[in-house]
Amino acid sequence: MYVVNQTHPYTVTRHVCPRNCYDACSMLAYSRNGIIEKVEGDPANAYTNGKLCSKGYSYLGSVYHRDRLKHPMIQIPRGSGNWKRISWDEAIDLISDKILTLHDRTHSNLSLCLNKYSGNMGLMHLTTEALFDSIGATTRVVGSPCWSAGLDAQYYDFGANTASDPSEIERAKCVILWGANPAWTAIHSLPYIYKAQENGAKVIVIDPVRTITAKKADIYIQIAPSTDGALALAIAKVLLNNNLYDHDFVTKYSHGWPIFKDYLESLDLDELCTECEVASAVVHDLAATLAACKQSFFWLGFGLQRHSNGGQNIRAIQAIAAMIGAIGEPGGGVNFASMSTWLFNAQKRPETQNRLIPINQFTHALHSQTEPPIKMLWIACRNILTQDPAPQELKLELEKLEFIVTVDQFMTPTAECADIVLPTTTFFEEEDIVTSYWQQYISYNEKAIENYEESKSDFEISKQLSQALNRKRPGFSTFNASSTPHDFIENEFNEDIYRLLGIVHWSELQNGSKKVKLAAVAWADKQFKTESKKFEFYSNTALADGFPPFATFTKGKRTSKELPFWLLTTHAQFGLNSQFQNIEGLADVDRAELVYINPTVALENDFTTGSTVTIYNDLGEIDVHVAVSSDIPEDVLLFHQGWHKNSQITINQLIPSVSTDMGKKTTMSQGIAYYDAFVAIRKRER
Ligand SMILES: Nc1nc2c(c(=O)[nH]1)N[C@H]1C(S)=C(S)[C@@H](COP(=O)(O)OP(=O)(O)OC[C@H]3O[C@@H](n4cnc5c(=O)[nH]c(N)nc54)[C@H](O)[C@@H]3O)O[C@H]1N2
Ligand SMILES: Nc1nc2c(c(=O)[nH]1)N[C@H]1C(S)=C(S)[C@@H](COP(=O)(O)OP(=O)(O)OC[C@H]3O[C@@H](n4cnc5c(=O)[nH]c(N)nc54)[C@H](O)[C@@H]3O)O[C@H]1N2
Ligand code: SF4
Ligand SMILES: [Mo]
Repeated sequence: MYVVNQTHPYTVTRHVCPRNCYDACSMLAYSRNGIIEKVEGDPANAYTNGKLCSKGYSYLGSVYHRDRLKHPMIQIPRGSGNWKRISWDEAIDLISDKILTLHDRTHSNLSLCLNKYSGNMGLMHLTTEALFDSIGATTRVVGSPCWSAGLDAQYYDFGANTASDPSEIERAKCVILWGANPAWTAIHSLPYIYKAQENGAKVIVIDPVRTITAKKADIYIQIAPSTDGALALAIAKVLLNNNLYDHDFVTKYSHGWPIFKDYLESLDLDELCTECEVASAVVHDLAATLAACKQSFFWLGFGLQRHSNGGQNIRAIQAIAAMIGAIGEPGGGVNFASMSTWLFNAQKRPETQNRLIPINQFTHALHSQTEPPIKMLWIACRNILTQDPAPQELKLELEKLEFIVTVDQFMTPTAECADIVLPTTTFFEEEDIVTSYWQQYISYNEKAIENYEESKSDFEISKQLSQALNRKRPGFSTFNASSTPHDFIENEFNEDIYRLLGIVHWSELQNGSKKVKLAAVAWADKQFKTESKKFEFYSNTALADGFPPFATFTKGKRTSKELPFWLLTTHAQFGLNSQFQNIEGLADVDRAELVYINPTVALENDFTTGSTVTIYNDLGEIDVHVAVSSDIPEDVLLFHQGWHKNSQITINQLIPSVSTDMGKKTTMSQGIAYYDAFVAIRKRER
């Protein structure tokens, strides 16, 4: 913490935006008299480059939001809306009593379940998991709604997940943004894309929706949803037919090429083109462009793999990157996400003792687990009743539980279903360490201001609960209740991270974020981590896991006569999942509550921008306003996911719980195929 000179009497503190965002921006906060007056991007971090996104600049709106939870509250009876303020001691007393009562009843802690994910990605927030670990085996929700299928696809082909430094994009001759929308979800990578474009690189976007990212591209391919495997295999076939592939890479660095080659020969190009709705001439052009350009930077988005065949589709795209020899090339390669900096002890600890519930089966698990049944739920960093599939079904299951605790900053729809709500701090009120899953900095976040009202950090809550448990039942929790954030951080660092950062102690990060000393180009040495040590067109591991051993074309789900539209619920510009969409200013410009419809469909149905329509399927129906847009294909409706506080629309009520093909290998659960949702539409009945 330091004070800018006398004429500028602000205290300046360093922070990191801890949202589940590609960018993990380094920030500076300017405070006076204990109040933050301004935030800005840290110019010392080359990736953040002194800038934030609109959400980042709006942080004071959430820190000082009038709706922030101020003190613990109890709701009697649950769901009634009859909330009463209680003290922390009372809240923790009730919670610890319940844990101990359940323990006495079932002789284990398995009826206690933790559902925690994405609200704050900081290291200190893993103290919640640490508290649960400290009382023995509990029930845990595992897996990820973000990236599971793609991570497995990377594992099968490369043996591990890693990506190049995003600045490598600048060196690319061709940038392929495949099912990714960085203009909204990773804005700090845009300057690299523009720079590459200025240097003459071609930017290609492949997305069913003509996104803002697509509008910046040189070539835009409007692909049919969930058919990326067909397009990739079509390109692969043209590369093969015209002998446009990199024989050197394929021979020296890959495994299983002859089998994959035979498979490509057996495919019908016209069928593949029909499947993905991309003209054969366009496929030929794409293949020629890619073949001429080893320095092709493939950015595979998360959106692309949120389908039942998402993992297979990613493998097919990876196969073309290998065929053109892009892997390991400067400015080239496959980039899905990078976990190269996720080396903290808690992130590496194997999951051995707990009862695991895959994230995509949570609703089901709430009634199917019997030995013992789940009775108590702790929800932190999650708004499951807006973010999970079919939350109306989940809500019915939640109602049957005996006790629910939610830790949050706001009274979300999820918090409204709790017995006890515990108010928590924002990252300006706590210390933390934050890494990214894209750029290569690790940063320290300091405490700028006192805790808002009575709020406590997830760490402070863990400490208080462990103390109460041990007071009532000595030795029940091994969580160190007298530890400080520094103790926890100290224990999480290890030699691997210190080596990667080139520092001897984590406190050096207090002087500013540090970039890890990783090779800028992923797989530059072409030493892969697979069984064969090569890039695996053919993977025995995939086969053993019940998948085709190579990237076969796997048909995904399709629209039907009854449900003729895909409902794509992609990530919003002014929200971060369910967060920020309650912030004044942002909510006003956010057009996230609209359903975007193709003009032909609008004309046929007599809808115009502003019409109210009902979209529906077997799960339910929702009234929404129309925005007519030629960016949307005729068989797609686009609605941005999130929590739209003032409109009461919960779009996920129309999202069925469909699993992605892959995900178990690397995240212990298949992913959620959010974009395999289908609906019909009609004018709202009066
Ligand atoms: N502003 C903002 N930034 C965010 C987030 C946010 O909510 N808002 N969320 C963060 C999180 S948690 C995540 S996981 C990431 C997500 O980051 P992204 O993957 O960039 O975002 P998505 O919106 O999930 O999907 C990207 C694109 O995939 C397209 N898509 C859907 N289906 C298909 C398909 O079958 N094929 C192809 N080719 N494309 C398809 C969608 O139309 C969309 O434009 O962003 C992070 N950053
Ligand atoms: N239809 C549809 N649904 C989706 C998706 C989609 O593409 N389409 N994407 C999915 C994806 S990729 C993701 S990652 C999930 C995200 O969904 P969630 O995991 O639920 O994450 P968030 O909505 O970001 O935040 C959840 C809550 O965490 C709270 N929070 C913030 N900071 C803290 C903290 O320090 N401590 C505690 N205890 N709470 C805190 C916030 O106030 C918020 O209410 O949504 C998924 N849902
Ligand atoms: S949401 Fe993402 S881009 Fe915006 S400030 Fe946070 S990390 Fe940066
Ligand atoms: Mo995500």
